[in-house]
Amino acid sequence: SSQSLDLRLPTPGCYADPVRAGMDADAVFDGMTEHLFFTLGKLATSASLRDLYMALSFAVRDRLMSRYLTSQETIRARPQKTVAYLSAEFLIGPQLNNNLLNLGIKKEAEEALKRFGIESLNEILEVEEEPGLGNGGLGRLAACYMESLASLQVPAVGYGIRYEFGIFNQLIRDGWQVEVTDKWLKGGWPWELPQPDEACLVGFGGQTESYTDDNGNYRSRWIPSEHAIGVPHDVPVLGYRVNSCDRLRLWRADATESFDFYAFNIGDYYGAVEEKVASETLSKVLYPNDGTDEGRRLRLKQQHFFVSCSLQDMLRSLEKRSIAVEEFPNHWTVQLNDTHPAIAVAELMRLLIDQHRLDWDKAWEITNRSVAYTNHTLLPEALEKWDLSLFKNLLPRHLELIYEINRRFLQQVRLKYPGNDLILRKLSIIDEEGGKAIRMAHLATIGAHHVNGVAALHSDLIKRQLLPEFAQLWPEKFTNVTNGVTPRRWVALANPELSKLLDKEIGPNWITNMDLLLELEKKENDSNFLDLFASAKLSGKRKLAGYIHRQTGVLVDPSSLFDVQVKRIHQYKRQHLNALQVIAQYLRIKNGITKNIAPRTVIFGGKAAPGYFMAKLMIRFINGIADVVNADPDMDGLLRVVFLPDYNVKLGEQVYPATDLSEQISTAGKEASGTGNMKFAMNGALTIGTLDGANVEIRDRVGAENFFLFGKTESEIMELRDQGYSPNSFIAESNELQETLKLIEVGHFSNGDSELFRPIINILTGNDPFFVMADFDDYLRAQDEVSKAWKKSKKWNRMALLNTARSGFFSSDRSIREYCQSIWKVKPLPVEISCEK
Ligand code: T68
Repeated sequence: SSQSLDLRLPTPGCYADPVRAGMDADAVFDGMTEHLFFTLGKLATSASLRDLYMALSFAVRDRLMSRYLTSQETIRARPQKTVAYLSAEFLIGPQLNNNLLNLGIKKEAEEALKRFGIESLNEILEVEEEPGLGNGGLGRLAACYMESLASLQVPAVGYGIRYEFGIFNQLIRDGWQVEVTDKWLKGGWPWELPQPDEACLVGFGGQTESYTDDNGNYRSRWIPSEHAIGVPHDVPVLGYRVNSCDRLRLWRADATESFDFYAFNIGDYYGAVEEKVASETLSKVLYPNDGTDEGRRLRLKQQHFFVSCSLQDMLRSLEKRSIAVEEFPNHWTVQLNDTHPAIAVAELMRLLIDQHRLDWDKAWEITNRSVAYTNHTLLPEALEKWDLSLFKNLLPRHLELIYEINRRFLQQVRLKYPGNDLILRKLSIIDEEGGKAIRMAHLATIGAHHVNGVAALHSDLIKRQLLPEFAQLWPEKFTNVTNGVTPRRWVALANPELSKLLDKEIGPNWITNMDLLLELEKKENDSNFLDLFASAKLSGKRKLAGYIHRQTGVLVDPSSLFDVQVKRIHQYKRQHLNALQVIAQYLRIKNGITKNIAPRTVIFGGKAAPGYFMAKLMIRFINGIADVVNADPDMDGLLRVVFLPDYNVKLGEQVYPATDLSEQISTAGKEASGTGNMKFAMNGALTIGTLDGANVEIRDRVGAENFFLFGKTESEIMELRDQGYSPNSFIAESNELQETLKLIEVGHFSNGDSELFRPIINILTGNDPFFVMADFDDYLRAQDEVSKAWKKSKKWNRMALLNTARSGFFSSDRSIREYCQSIWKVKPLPVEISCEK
């Protein structure tokens, strides 16, 4: 029905579309002209590129409004369960191109732009600044999932925070990372719709009081000492060529007016303004994932702020439709994207008990039936804990509720393990070791009906290592949903050359059914096709080479092997292992051992958390190596090293299609899944990687012969650690490793400064927590395999093709279908746009 609608036709008389926005080039041109004139106050003759970007964006936004409003109206009229995806981060990337693609009016927009003298849509897309409302993989996953939900026509709302400043912009100065404030909202952002009438009030601090209610029941009430107002800013999330348009609802914190009025009366105008400024800092800035203890209190405030607004919003939606609060689990399924929104367990209990007057058991049943939790990390330092005194000071009523949740839960544990105090201490929400703290992963696990990891290996390790006692208690609660990425952004938009080839070869349906890519297997020995596949890659590499030259001044050869590691900089991701390998190759070339060398361009990109010293030093280290390598004529035609500044979604779109070799080299057991690994494979890059996260499943699917495996397995790493790992025993056995370390120590990559990279040497030769030394030799061996394979270009191209052909499993459409079936129990709700004649 809705599938058969030709969405590119004008939609006259459609519901809620008073401007009857047509989809042809004339209509897009007229829309742009009107927005230039009326919205932007500009004449077409004096419009800048940015003006044209804004005008086109508004014109496109107009054209998805009918779908957006009809989608909301459909769920109102035909109530069914809706997904509430709660995430502190949504790294959505640029919006214009994605909306043009999903609406199906890219050609029409290009035609309209020509009439403004713009020859290429890219000129306009270049202008768009992306909202950096996330740190990395976790935030980007949330964005891919929202896009797949809409494309699968599943009713969903993504709830999060509208940070005024997102992730910082990264500059490289003298090889060091410099952070610059991300002012993504300057000049206005055309994709959001503020809804001040739907604002919510959130309390903080103060104390609780006990009292007896009218029925003689003992109750508690919270009297907060401050409040903030959450104003929703909605971003439409349009599905691919369907009418379904979901939304992101991002909350901005405003000051409450009552304080202002009071201050005006007593004459303390400036005091009132200060109070306002203080409460508006709540949604001011996104916090980095590896920060120190900086801003911890504000971070907890942010979490409670957006979670409370979101839950109030869900409850209000029931009230508006006269649905009883007891029905909550039939209308909302609440997914916690890591523990950042885990306070939802306590907040939903509070809203149900204190405001909706439900008794404990009913409230708990509703909470538990509604909430599910996704874990994204096993790293102990990344598991969220809140200092008890901080928590009590900010959320006293929630602490009471958590104590009661814990008390009842521990009763259950006592029944199952009578007399076992050790297990009680292990399972308790309250960590009693050292200063008391709330373990958010425990709160989430107890409150949720399902707990999932993000790749098969990771989900298994959750059960075996992270929460074994919980997994024993509730085996059926624990499950896996391997991550996925949206093929719309990561293939169709990012890689137009490959997309054209796929369309021609297998038809356009791969975009929504990635399993169709398997048909490409037939072409594995077709030299003609392999050449076409390789030339699509070459075109991506040429574009990236141009970008690299403009940004860094380094000239790279598009015919060399593009060897890429882009991701946040972290010791467990081991960018330093890659850097050491580059030095080893440099030494071989210097020593004239070039027989087994393939010409390579080694590209790094990624941000380091501002407070993470070792990560920042790793960036400096890579740039030190790049300076020496790129200045040495002996390296010409053989080796180039590039650090791409300011890696973000937009740059990722240039990088994935241009990559031959994908570096996925984390210590086994440390990377929960990875999602960049999937984007590379879809775009026909081969992976060099460890058996970590989703690498395991990528290798299983693309075939071991099309994947460069190296390194210790997770169990071998554990064994090494238990035996008392000593990196020096590995160093002693490897001459190349000794020479590599020596060259760093003498200051060869730091202009003779033998101190600069000392901390890196010390950590690698000290306790080497991420087993870099243990994996070095095997990594070098695998890199030699890569060089050998690169020299047989037809074989390489076949391996690359098979990676694309067999990557369909890693579409986020598959992941979302799994969540819908096994965790959320939600069905699609097709949206019909009925046009009057
Ligand atoms: C990532 N986690 C995992 N965390 O590291 C990655 N953390 O393996 C996985 O593929 C991805 O999640 C999606 O599942 C993160 O990106 C954060 O960014 C983060 C942010 C704030 C606090 C802690």
